[in-house]
Amino acid sequence: MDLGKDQMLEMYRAMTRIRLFEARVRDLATANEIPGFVHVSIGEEASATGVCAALRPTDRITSTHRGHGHLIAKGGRLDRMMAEIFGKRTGYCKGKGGSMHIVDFALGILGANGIVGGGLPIATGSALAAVVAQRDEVTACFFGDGASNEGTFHESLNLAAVWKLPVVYVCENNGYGEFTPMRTVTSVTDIAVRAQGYGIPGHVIDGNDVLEVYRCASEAIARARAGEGPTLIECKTYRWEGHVVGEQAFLGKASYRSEQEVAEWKTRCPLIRFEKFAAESGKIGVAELEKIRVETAAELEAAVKFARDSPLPDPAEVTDDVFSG
Ligand SMILES: Cc1ncc(C[n+]2csc(CCOP(=O)(O)OP(=O)(O)O)c2C)c(N)n1
Ligand SMILES: [Mg+2]
Repeated sequence: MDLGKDQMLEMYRAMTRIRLFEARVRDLATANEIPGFVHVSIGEEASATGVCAALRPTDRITSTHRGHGHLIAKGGRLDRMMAEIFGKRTGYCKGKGGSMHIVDFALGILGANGIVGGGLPIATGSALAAVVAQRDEVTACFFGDGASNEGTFHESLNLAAVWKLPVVYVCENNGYGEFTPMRTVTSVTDIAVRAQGYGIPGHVIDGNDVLEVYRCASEAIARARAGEGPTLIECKTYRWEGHVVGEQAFLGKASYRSEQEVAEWKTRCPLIRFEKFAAESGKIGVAELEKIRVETAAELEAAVKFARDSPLPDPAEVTDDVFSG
């Protein structure tokens, strides 16, 4: 792996953008300033960042209901994302999609997706399209541990393996599907072993270590680009926040995970981990990281202002760009 200093700083910038953006979205949703359900990926920034850093701008991704991090890591603009989440006309989908449907084809972002497992066949089709059109493009497909129990996961891996499609399947295993612990509904401990059933490589990695994610994704992407077919990467990670912002309204007093478990995972924060690595490497100064945090905070403030100041969609356009009903 040949990672330059600038590239490492860009990874830190991506993780910082995700962290600050999502903390703000969480707070705005809690204050009822934005409509609809929002799912944040705080604590999981390294998997989105490490994979997208290894992709080219022309490569593509599919995402999930917990998609802000993937979209930001692939280059999504904070202002247009925030406007979309606010339901404003200046948003990525003119305010009609919201948090779970943000798309930017120009950046290779084929969409967040409210349907669990929905991104898997889209990514597989995207990879097939690249082969048919002879475009040198790889598609990375993000999905959760819960999604790996959907039929789409198995159908997609099988077809991609048979046709040696240029796709990398990235399972972000955060141990839960909504309020259900993975171990109670999943036949294996490591999702990656399922790759064997389709004759493709499967890797279990520390999903909170952005450099490890980058290394593993780079190899899988190179393999895909060389026509050798798909890889399954399982990133072990954890979401610090609830499944959905405001989940207490559903749960009441019930809880599905211990405070101790959450606290333990917080000690494995992907950003702090990178900051420690930066200090130990001696190549990246504390001031350089601080500069990125300050710049990102300013970018975020501007994004929130942009979203607040933007107009709502015109009611006359309510059926424009709507493909089903
Ligand atoms: C097909 C489908 N089934 C169920 C749901 C309801 N649902 C939304 S998120 C979720 C859990 C998904 O878990 P996982 O794939 O592990 O992703 P995570 O939320 O942990 O990131 C479920 C069951 C849905 N949106 N779509
Ligand atoms: Mg999960």
